[in-house]
Parts: sequence; structure tokens; C-alpha cells
Amino acid sequence: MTRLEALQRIYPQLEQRIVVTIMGAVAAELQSIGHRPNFFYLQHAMGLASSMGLGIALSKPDRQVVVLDGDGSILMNLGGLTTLARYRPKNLVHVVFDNESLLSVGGFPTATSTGSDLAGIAAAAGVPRTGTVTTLDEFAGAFDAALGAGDLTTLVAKVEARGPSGYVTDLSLLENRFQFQRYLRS
Ligand SMILES: Cc1ncc(C[n+]2csc(CCOP(=O)(O)OP(=O)(O)O)c2C)c(N)n1
Repeated sequence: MTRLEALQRIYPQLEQRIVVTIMGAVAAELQSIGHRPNFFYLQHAMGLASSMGLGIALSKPDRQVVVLDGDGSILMNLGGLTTLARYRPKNLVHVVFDNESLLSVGGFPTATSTGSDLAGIAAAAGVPRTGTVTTLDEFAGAFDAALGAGDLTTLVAKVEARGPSGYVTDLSLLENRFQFQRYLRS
């Protein structure tokens, strides 16, 4: 499964939800499908998309939040999983696209390429619903289930280490920030 295919598959379910992604390839791929004011692409602060999603989920308990994370990013902020689990927002679905590499900066292998199990780490941190999927259909089913579960989920999707040719888009961080802020307040 490629991450782009996975994103295309769940895109209709993202349209009405609050979405926070990491920077780089994921952000560019989601934007290539179609940017929306409810999508925020967290630039620079690697590893903190799930922390930002946690804050939004806690402050907006009546809305569902989807975080689109990466293996390299979450590995930089493993403590974030323990904080997610401690606050256990029932309205947060945390997707980790695990391509076993830092694709956006040249593809260096991460610890998941040598066996580290992010769903296992999330479960051990106390996240109540965790899982790993490897096919598009499994991913779509598990994502649906997570949206309907009413509890915090970390879903690890094993994806190919393939991405777009470039990661720079014409949406600047500031423009995205103000648009997203207005959306959250509206
Ligand atoms: C603190 C910090 N260190 C390094 C970077 C540079 N950087 C940007 S994206 C990235 C790789 C992200 O890897 P991953 O989360 O696995 O996503 P992928 O690029 O594979 O989609 C790195 C190292 C950064 N932005 N911030």
C-alpha cells in the first residue's frame, strides 16, 4: 500500500473532521488530493502532531480529530504516546504511516526497519485501541472502526517508502495557521 492510496481511500472521512498532519511527504500528498480549511500541516515541529491533536481533541470534545503521523516523527516523541494515553481523548484517531524511513529527508531507515513495533509501544504506553495494518482494505476497515469506536486509537499503517517528487506546496505555514484557527473558532 502506498500512503497516497491510503489517503485517497479515507479522504471523504477527513472532509468533516479536524485533521493535523506532520510535515513533508504526508502534507504534500494530502494537499495534492485537496486542501481544506480543517486541515493543518504542522511544519518543523517534528514529532508533535499527535501532541497538537491531543490539545485540540481535549478542547473540542464534540469534534473528531484525526492525526496523520509518521514513524520517524513519533519515534522522536515517544513520550507523547504516554501523554495521549493518560488523557485518553475518545475523539482522537492517531494514524501512523510507517514507511520505516525518514522519507522526507532522504529515506534514512528508522527503528521500525529493524523491528521496533509502534503499535506495541503505543499499547504499552496505555493507548486503549492499537493495531497494525498492511493492506489498503485492512487500513480502510480499521480506520472506519476507529472512527466509530469512541475511544483513543493508534493505528499503524505499514506503507511503501514512496512519496511525491517534491514536498514544497504553495500553502504557507502562516496562511494555513490563520485559516485553521478561523475554522476552529467558527
Ligand atoms: C526536530 C526536527 N528534526 C528534524 C527535522 C527534519 N525532518 C523533517 S521531515 C523529517 C522526516 C520525517 O519522517 P517520518 O515521520 O517517518 O515521515 P516521512 O518523511 O517518512 O513521511 C525530518 C527528519 C525536523 N523538521 N525537525
